[in-house]
Amino acid sequence: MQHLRHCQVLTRVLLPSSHSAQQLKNNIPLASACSGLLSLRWGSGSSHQGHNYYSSRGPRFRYVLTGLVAGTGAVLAYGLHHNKAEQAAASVTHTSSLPVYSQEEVTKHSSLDQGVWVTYKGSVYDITDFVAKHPGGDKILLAAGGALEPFWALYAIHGQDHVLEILSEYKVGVLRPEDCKKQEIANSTDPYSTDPPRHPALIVNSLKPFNGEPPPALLTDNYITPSALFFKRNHFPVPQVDPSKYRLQIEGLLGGTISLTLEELKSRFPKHTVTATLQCAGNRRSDMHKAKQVKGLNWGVAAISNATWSGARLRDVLYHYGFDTEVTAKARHVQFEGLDLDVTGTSYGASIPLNKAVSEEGDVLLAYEMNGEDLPKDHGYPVRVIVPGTVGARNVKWLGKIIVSEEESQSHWQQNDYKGFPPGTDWDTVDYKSAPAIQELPVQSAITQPADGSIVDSNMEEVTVKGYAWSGGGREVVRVDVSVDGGKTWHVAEFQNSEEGQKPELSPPPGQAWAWKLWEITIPFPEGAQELELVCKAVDSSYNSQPDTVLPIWNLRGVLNNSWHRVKVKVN
Ligand SMILES: Nc1nc2c(c(=O)[nH]1)N[C@H]1C(S)=C(S)[C@@H](COP(=O)(O)O)O[C@H]1N2
Ligand SMILES: [Mo]
Repeated sequence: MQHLRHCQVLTRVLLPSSHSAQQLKNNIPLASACSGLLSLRWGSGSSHQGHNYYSSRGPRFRYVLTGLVAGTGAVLAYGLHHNKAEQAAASVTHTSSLPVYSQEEVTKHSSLDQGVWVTYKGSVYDITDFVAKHPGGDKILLAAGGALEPFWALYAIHGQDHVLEILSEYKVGVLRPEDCKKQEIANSTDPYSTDPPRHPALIVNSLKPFNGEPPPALLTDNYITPSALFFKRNHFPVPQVDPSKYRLQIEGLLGGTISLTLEELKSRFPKHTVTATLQCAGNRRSDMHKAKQVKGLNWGVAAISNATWSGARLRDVLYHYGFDTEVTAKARHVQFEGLDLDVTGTSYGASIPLNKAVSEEGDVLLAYEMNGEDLPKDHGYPVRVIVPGTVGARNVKWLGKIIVSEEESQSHWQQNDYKGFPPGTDWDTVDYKSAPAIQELPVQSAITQPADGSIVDSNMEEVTVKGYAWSGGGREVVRVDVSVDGGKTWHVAEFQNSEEGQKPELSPPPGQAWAWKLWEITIPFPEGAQELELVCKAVDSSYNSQPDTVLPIWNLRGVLNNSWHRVKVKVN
């Protein structure tokens, strides 16, 4: 069984199968995927097919896999492959006894009938047998008859030694030198090479695609997070959008297809501004992971930020283009599609309930400005959806299409990911349909200062604690409780006053508290304390509060962690 799991991991990193794509969409770090500690099952049939694949491999392969399980064995196995993989890759430059094929010849082998050939670094591989055993099935055929590089480049985790080794077993020849040249030119574009530069202070969770959060101490320096420090969560390369060619399509139950230029969006509808906090469902995942392993980007407490957003109200646009009671009778959801694409050409997508989309109080924006400037590339230039009070995932960036529909978005991120499953559900038992898509988020708070593990001076006799608090669905945070003794005694924190030009909306209209509150409190040390366990919890306007521990809300994807945030500091 152990072996079986590893097999799935390895097959998944070889080619952009639906499963590998899925897995990557879900951001499982390759390191942990290959550590052998995880049970992996991302979709129907994968373990079954994984078994076929495994049983077809020889003893040496099994040895390598076993090596990956055992600690020291892993190093040994690595050494073994390393040479082999290097040979495989190096064979490009060596005169080989294998036949030389032209690109034309390779291209002929792009179906199961004709055989499935691919090229990688000048070598030709016949992977026909692999296709049938591949957990992801058909999608492997996207690379058929051509080069693997463009597919592997989309996720920077490919090209690892063990992947190359598996590939080398299928080698049948080498590519004509002149065709290699042509490929090199075509492949020289890294899909991430046009990603924008990022602020060096960001803590990078993943470089390609880019995912980063600001250091906690910087996060709460500003009520309005500077755009450069605003957390960034991308699933794919940042799409390059020419504003003059940009068109926003509106489809579905409104009837017909409406196509809007950026200028039309800006000039036809009143510009509306809201201050809204965005939080990723995976914020504070690292704390959940510490309690029990989960899969996903290892976010700290700063996958949350606050900005002012300006743009047209979605509601104004929909009503302008024919939204009426007749449509209301049928429609239930509004779907959004991004212009960013995965390897299969599928765009990022999500949907929100119709009520939220068209209600006057919902404040849903087709935003073209962030903090008073054009949206930065990372945040969805030229247009993104802002759904205040709703999980980050529904705030679709680089918006290409709006669909008014009876159905929810069928995207992976709406149907499988960004859902909360029970603590007892694991990857073998998860039924994606059993849980609703996350929309409004629960009440949240975290300590940003002092940092966990820091030392405070005993002469100070008191400690100043700072943090943020926010709740989903427009529920206002009404109180933040802070403890320095692990939750035995509590003190009420003060909400921070506005800085010049950064007015927090201290009393937003009921149900429209979209922005976080920053808080602060100075608390005396308990007598003789050597160590302090700082804890915070917030209460929102519906008197929802946060659970005290993480295990009862643990879930396999590590989303929705809003347990009391705990920070330990030493007194010296
Ligand atoms: N088109 C598109 N929209 C997207 C995403 C994406 O990868 N592509 N990521 C989503 C997720 S999961 C989050 S948390 C937010 C993050 O927005 P930010 O990068 O502006 O902080 O964008 C959402 N919208
Ligand atoms: Mo997210």
